[in-house]
Amino acid sequence: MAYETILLEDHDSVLLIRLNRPESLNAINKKMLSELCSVLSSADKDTKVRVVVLTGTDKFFAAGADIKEMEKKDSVEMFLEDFFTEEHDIISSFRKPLIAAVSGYALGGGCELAMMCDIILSSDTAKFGQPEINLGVMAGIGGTQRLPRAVGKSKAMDMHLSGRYMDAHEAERVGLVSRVMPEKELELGALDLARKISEKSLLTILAIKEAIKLSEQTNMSTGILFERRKFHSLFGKEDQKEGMAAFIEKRSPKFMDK
Ligand code: DAK
Repeated sequence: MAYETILLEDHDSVLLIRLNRPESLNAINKKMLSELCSVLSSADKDTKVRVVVLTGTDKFFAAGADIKEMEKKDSVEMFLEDFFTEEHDIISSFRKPLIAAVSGYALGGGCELAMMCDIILSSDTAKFGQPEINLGVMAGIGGTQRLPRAVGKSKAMDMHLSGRYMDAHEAERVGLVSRVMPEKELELGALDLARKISEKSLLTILAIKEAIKLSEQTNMSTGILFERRKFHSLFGKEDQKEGMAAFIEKRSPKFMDK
């Protein structure tokens, strides 16, 4: 199926989604979010897809929500349309690993979209920012909640209140991104990581993602209990037997997602 605002690339067990509105530096409009959500909803059910990579171009991941689409809206319209709520929930409840490969601008909603992903890989030219304050508004799709959890309160306040950008190296130093790569190597690096993850047991992948996501919502003892129960439950799966047998027999495991 052809989409208007995104491009899809099938890399066997890895699906690459490329944001594709170059005329506006990939500004995120309703159409883009709805297409993205429709693809993610299908990918969650598609047994062939194990990991998704979300990317843009070398120069821009996404320069924010589409200002031209929002400019004329009033607060009643925003509230009644419940702008972006459903889309936020679909993206943030995607069950399989979602890797953002960010190069160039990731601003406003673009930075928030990257932070909704599980891992952010960054090129050395990436710039992260929440500059909504310059438009007389504030972040609205998770930026005031996810950024402080990722980089701490002081840096999050600094970025949201001044609108300044954070470069890739600062982002790696403070833990917003997991790795920085040269611009030309980012996409291959992201696909390589996605492929490595996709070779593991899907049952384990999903359990790990669920447990780490819960850590953002719950207290330590509840999280640790959840983790332990998940760990116990994996011993009822064939993939645990296979993984441990393969280690002892000095061979690579063949996981069957069973
Ligand atoms: N929206 C619409 N168009 C954009 C855009 C954006 N966010 N960013 C860039 N463009 C367009 C420009 O208007 C320009 O279009 P033309 O003039 O050629 O028609 C084209 O992309 C190229 O941009 P520039 O000429 O500005 O390119 P430069 O290289 O000079 O500058 C820049 C690049 C990224 C520094 C600059 O474009 C820029 O500052 N862009 C805006 C960045 C920004 O403020 N982002 C935050 C947007 S507000 C909500 C939840 C979330 C949100 C809203 C609501 N709800 C729950 C209700 C999120 C809000 C945001 O993200």
